[in-house]
This record gives sequence, structure tokens and C-alpha cells, in this order.
Amino acid sequence: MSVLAHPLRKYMRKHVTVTTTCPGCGNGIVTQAILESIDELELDMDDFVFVSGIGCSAWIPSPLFAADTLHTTHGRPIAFATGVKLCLPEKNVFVASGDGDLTAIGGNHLIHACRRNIDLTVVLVNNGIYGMTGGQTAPTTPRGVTTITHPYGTLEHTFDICAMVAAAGASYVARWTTYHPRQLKQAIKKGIQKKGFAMIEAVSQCPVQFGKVTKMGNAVDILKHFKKNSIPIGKAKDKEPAQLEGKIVVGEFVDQEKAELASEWTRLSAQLMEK
Ligand SMILES: Cc1ncc(C[n+]2csc(CCOP(=O)(O)OP(=O)(O)O)c2C)c(N)n1
Ligand code: SF4
Ligand SMILES: [Mg+2]
Repeated sequence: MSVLAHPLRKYMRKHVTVTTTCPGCGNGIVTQAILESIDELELDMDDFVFVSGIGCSAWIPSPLFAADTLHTTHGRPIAFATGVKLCLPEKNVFVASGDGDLTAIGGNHLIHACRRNIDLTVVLVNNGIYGMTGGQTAPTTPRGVTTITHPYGTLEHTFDICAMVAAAGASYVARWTTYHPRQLKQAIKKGIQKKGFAMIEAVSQCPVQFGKVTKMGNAVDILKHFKKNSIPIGKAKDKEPAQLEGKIVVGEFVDQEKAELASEWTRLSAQLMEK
């Protein structure tokens, strides 16, 4: 009996045959969206450097992707990616990591990369929790949810990551959920093609930790929740904040052209060398 190969298997390292991901985790859908984007854009994995931090979502590119991958320390993928992009400006430098990694311990790196408008593509997997370490409160955990670090319910408000990244100056900002894999893929394709800082927030399901603490149930239940509660940005614009409570506003928030750090840096270096 012949075994059919997955059409995206060619983008994965041959010796990697197991995954750390739990059954039903949204990371599989995000992985597929990233690899399909590269496939449809007909780009070469050799032209990419993938960078991730620490967390379940940080396992998306590493060790799976057959490319240069940097699995860095918690909160620091954007700092590493910034260094890579400035040294190798011709590369597509791609960060995939979690909401805790990129908005808690790594929050400052995120906003300053937006401000600098360095040409990185960031897929920020927002599962609303610290998944890998057992379900602690993240800056994205809905207020009132009981977690292992907030046994009486978290009193903290959550970040609107897209609003924060847009305000910090990113060139491209979009949000989709794992219920919207095609739109997610299209946004990732635009993010890769954008010359500037691009952040795509992928709202994703962690049935094991988030599903447990919110009592939202399994992966299918959480996907149904995404389906029911997502609202396109065009419709959300006419609503009052109270009407958007608990809703996930999806779509493109920013798509603009502006001066980009790595190319400005390259231009300045060449100019100084001539003197
Ligand atoms: C300096 C440091 N602090 C804390 C940790 C423990 N730690 C590892 S991953 C993680 C949170 C991961 O959450 P997130 O980025 O949302 O990823 P997920 O597992 O949910 O995909 C934490 C707190 C660490 N590895 N290093
Ligand atoms: S703990 Fe959650 S985020 Fe981590 S692999 Fe399992 S389902 Fe995914
Ligand atoms: Mg998380």
C-alpha cells in the first residue's frame, strides 16, 4: 500500500516525524496557513529565516520547517529577528510565536519593532493563555477567567493586540481566527510581501489549557465560538464598545507604505562607505 505524502511535506525536515502539539490544537491550522502562503507565492524556503521564542506556538517553525530556523529564548524572537534582518536584509525574516511570548515578556520588543518599521513578518498565535507552561494568565486571557495564577478570576483587562501594534506604527496589521484559514493565509501572504513590519494575529484554540480554564470545551467547541463571535471590521465600525464585548473583530486594520528600517540602514551604510 502506498502512503500519500501531504502536499506541504516538502517544506518540512524529513527526519521530523513527530509533533509536540496536542490533538485539536490550532497550531496545525496556523502551520498550514504559513506553508500554503509560501507555496502559493512560489517562494523558496532557503530565502527565509524563521525565528520563534518559547511556548507551544514557538514550535510551529522549529524544528519542523526545512529552512534556517532560530528557536530563541522566551520573549526574544523579535530581538533576534531584528539582528538577522539587519545583517541579511535580502532574507524574508519570519517570526511565529505565542501571545505570551510576544505581548508579555516580549511586549517591548514588539512595539519597538513596529515603531522602527523593520521588515519582519510576525504571526502572533493568540490562544488567550500560556499554553505550554500549564495555563497561566496571559495579557490576552479574558477578564474574569479563573486560571492557575488567578484562582479567584483574573481582574486584568486584555490587550487589543492589533490596536496596539497599529498605534505603534506597523505597516500591515490583520486578525483572523483558525475558523478562517483562507483569510488567514491571504493575510500572511500580504504580510510576507509587505516591505515593513507586518503582524498577523491568529486567534487560535488551545483546547487543553484555555478550553479547560474557560470550560469552553474541546477544539470544535472553541472553533464554533470563533465562528459565532467573529465580526468583520467593516461591521464593527458602526458598533458601540459595549456591543463588541466578547466579540473578535477580524479583518485588515492597517495596510500602508512607509520608510522601512533595514533598507534605510543598507542605504546609509553604502553612503557612509563611499566617503
Ligand atoms: C525567562 C522565562 N520566563 C518564563 C519562562 C516559562 N515560559 C515558557 S513558555 C511560557 C509562556 C508561553 O505562552 P505563549 O507565548 O502564549 O505560548 P503558548 O504556549 O500559549 O503557545 C512561559 C511563561 C521561560 N521559559 N523563560
Ligand atoms: S497546550 Fe494548548 S497550545 Fe499547547 S499544544 Fe496543547 S492545545 Fe496547543
Ligand atoms: Mg499562548
